[in-house]
Amino acid sequence: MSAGAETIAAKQCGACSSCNTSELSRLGIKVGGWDYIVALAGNPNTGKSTIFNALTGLRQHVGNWSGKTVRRAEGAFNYNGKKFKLVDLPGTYSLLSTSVDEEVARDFVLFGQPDVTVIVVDATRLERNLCLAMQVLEITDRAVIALNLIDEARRDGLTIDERALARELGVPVVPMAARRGEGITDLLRAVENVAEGAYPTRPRRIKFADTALEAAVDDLAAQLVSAFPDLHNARWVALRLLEGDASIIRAVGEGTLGTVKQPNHLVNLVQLEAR
Ligand SMILES: Nc1nc2c(ncn2[C@@H]2O[C@H](COP(=O)(O)OP(=O)(O)OP(=O)(O)O)[C@@H](O)[C@H]2O)c(=O)[nH]1
Ligand SMILES: [Mg+2]
Repeated sequence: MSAGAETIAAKQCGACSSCNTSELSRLGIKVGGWDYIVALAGNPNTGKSTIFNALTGLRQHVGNWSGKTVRRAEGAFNYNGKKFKLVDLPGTYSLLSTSVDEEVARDFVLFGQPDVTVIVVDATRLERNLCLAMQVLEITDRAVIALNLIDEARRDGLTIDERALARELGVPVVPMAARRGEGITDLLRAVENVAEGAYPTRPRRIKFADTALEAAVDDLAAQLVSAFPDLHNARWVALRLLEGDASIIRAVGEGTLGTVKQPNHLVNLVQLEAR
């Protein structure tokens, strides 16, 4: 069942100085003792599991219909001497979602404390995909946009200015065609840079014009932190409470706010057949 450590040389274009001779080692399900946790989030069917498989050497099921991944799956890889635990999440359109698999994704992004969140977006449906991306950028400073399915976008005659997008969003944007391995090395480099703080991200955030709302959010966030001292993203939770988000209200009432359910390892072992 173990994937074993498979080592592949990272692809080099040879034409730019930023290419290095680093190697990726796929570690399969050997996730213990990581340096960084990386989450793969994004809308359904954007290629998250395809990227997960390319980096870990595992075989998380990929399928051409939405909602394929219903639980989170974990694997690992080594890059540049650092060990990364990689978490593949179910697709979700919003962090405000309430379906069970969408809650799995939301809870991990919010409370799993990933060191880097890779937001996988469909380059052919950028506007729709940026909705979730903007929500994730509200709650974390450390994110990378994987601009996947760039091959499909090219075929549709779409050109995306990824540098302008990175400037606007304040995080690295990596064009990818994950199914054929294109962009994997650039993604690894971006993830490493963000994890280590070498790429100073400045995520685009929505500013409140209403000072009364700002004060209410601050007040509620302070109360949340005193009730749940380990809580990250207290401002986001406060906003959801003010909106009347039923699942967040329930979690506060039950005292389970900020906890992330452990994955079902049995399911993982069945799904993650080693290559
Ligand atoms: N053309 C093209 N197809 C891709 C690319 N990446 C993934 N796919 C295909 O897109 C489909 C969905 O891929 P998955 O990796 O299952 O997507 P996912 O985001 O994990 O999907 P959910 O788990 O349902 O959210 C599969 O048929 C993949 O082969 C890509 O870069 N280009
Ligand atoms: Mg998937």
